[in-house]
Amino acid sequence: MEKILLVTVKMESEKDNWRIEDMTEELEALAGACAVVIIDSVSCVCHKPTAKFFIGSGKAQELAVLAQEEGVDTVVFGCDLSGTQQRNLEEIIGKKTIDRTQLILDIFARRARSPEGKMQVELAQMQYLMPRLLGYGIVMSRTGGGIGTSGPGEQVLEIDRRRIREKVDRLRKELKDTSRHREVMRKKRKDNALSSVALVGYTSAGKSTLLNALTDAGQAVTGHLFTTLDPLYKKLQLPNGENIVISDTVGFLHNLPHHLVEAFKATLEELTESDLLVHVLDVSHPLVFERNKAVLQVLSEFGAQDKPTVTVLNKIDLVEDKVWLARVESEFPGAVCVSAKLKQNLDVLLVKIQESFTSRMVKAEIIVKSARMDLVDLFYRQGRVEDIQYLQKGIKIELSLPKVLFEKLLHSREIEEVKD
Ligand SMILES: Nc1nc2c(ncn2[C@@H]2O[C@H](COP(=O)(O)OP(=O)(O)OP(=O)(O)O)[C@@H](O)[C@H]2O)c(=O)[nH]1
Ligand SMILES: [Mg+2]
Repeated sequence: MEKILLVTVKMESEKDNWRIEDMTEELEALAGACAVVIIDSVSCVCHKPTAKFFIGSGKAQELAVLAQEEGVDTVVFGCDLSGTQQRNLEEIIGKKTIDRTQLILDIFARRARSPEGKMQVELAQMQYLMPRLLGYGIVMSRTGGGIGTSGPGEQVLEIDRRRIREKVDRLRKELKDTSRHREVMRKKRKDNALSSVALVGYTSAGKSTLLNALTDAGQAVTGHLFTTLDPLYKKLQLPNGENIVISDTVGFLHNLPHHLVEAFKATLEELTESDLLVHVLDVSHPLVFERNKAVLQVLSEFGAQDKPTVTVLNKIDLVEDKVWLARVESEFPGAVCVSAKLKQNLDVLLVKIQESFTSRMVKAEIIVKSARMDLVDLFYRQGRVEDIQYLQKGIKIELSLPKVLFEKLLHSREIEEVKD
């Protein structure tokens, strides 16, 4: 396995609440998601980034000595390096050097399963590499792509710039076609008038665990970051009998690489078009407020920051400090505390989701033609049937239905409303 040295860098000018320990912890978790051995993890605080090495040249020298002494294969910087900085560091250290973005891209390459996910990651990798190829002549012969062994990254290195450009264009086109296909599927769901809920949140907040607890999704869950990449849609029945669609997808991260956000735009945009967001927060994590901010930041990149949202404070089973819990709760009024793992309080969450939708349901008494058993079937699936009578003039039904569906059927005259 590849032996790596992690270097966390914090700039004094960065005025946020992320302490260097938090950044180190996250970098270690990211590296932990790859098949590597972390030999050592060091950190440094710098005044401001330098053009040559990002860090000061003295520090770069020190790292070179450390990397040699420890016999590591790769040095991973927890910041974003320019192509020049990366090359200079590689030269002085004498080891493969990668930055945070490349590390994240590698994890994504490892995790991508669906053809679309793979294309999205590949596109992001190509776009990341393209400006970096400029210094490398026609063929990139530099050792290895990212970290470990997987992903389309390695292939990239054998392809010259022109071919990369062609590939980027092709990937873009293919992704566009896929997204058109998804558009059709989305429209189909809309026509079915099923309300939709999207789980969003920081990576490892417990989105997939929650989906599994609510449905029989069988989504993979691990302690690693970015376990889920491909979106998954599942049907879920609310306590009032209404069926909705709930989806799970890629988690967010503080300073998510821009290329990645771009590449995953189609997927993320689709999520944010759902009727309701369920924002899952890991309340047991000391950085819950900062992570909340990071998620809102990504959401705002899609104009989804003001969508109706139910906030879920997950992993309450891990919180022993009641004062802390009270503090978080007071910052998120109306949030629901749950433990997805222990399936605690999920009924309260479902009611909360239902309440957000109730305003979207209508109660009515209607008549449909006797032959339209398909509609009756639809009402049972998507609404709540209170009373049904088979009469000569048709089927009379007292029910609650999603407003959108009700209006659509009234408009197409497939149903007739009975007014007293
Ligand atoms: N103790 C406890 N652990 C939980 C809870 N919910 C999730 N976890 C754990 O948190 C880790 C991450 O859970 P996931 O469901 O994979 O998180 P995710 O948000 O889907 O993560 P990504 O797919 O990586 O974005 C796993 O080890 C889960 O077992 C909970 O309520 N309590
Ligand atoms: Mg997941």
